[in-house]
Amino acid sequence: MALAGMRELLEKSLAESKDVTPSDKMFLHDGELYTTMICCPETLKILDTFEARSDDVILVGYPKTGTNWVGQILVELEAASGKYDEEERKKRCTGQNEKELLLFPYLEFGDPAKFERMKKLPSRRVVKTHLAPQKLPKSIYQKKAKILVLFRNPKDTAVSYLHFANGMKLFPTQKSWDEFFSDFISGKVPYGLYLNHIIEWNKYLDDKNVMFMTYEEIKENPALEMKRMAEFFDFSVSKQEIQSIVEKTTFKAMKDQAAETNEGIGNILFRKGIVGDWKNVFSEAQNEEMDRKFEEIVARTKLGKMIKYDVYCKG
Ligand code: PPS
Repeated sequence: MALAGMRELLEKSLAESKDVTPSDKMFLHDGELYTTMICCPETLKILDTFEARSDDVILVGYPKTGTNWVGQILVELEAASGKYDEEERKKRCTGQNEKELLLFPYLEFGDPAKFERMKKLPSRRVVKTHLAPQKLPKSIYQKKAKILVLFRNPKDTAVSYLHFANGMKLFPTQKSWDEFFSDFISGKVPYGLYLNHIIEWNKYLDDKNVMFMTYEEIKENPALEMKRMAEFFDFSVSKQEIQSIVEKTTFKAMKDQAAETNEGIGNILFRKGIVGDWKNVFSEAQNEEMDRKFEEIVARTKLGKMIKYDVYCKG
């Protein structure tokens, strides 16, 4: 689901959240924290009523791993592959269908009636979520819908998360980096401990319906990674179409596009878009703590190795 709808709905939530008392900004569901600004307990309770289709394009990524970016890439690939007329292509790429159905563009966001409304979306639907694998609706696995799982190095993810959380006023109070780091590393943030998501996904290494990719790989060679996405999801796209999507989805192009319609949220969603910003923020002690925790929990797993922690989180 494309980004335009996301911005409008976030803007609305931000405005409405002014009336929410600080203690009501977070809630617990099934052992995990969520933010009331975008999630509601009733929706999470009936998540399993979501009816996946076998041709759904599912994108899963912990918050701040680049899900808006890759979501837009997938929407563009789907539209190019669908060979729609210009009007339909535009509708799909700007999220017009979702906007008409008042759909928050992440599966677990918004009101519980959304799952009924989602039935009206034409195939192929691009569905984004920040949920961990064990929390995904069962029908996604039953229907064998293909899932792209996105990772980003945990240090940049943490820095990006803090800026988003403060910008969107997700927490009862604004957090300093030190306060946020200690919450992030102990999993006291919405969606819990990032490293646990990696461990859980490691159980799906042999599932041919699941593909893993990193933010850093896409940054390094977007055309190559888009080709991999297209092959995985069976999108039929030409080299030229991929090149055009590479250009449309650069950080600058997406930020400029967001600024055209909504300055405020655009600046929160598109902050820096770089690899290695953590070096400006982490203290020596925080580096050591994160390195230790990564080593303890994920470093020896296959996905832990795929993240290339030594390349992106050291030095
Ligand atoms: S959210 O709010 O949880 O859905 O955030 P998410 O979209 O997953 O991640 C936000 C970070 O992705 C960066 N971003 C991009 N990077 C590179 N290229 C493009 N086109 C792009 N679009 C978004 C965004 O700037 C956030 O990272 P930071 O480090 O904060 O800049």
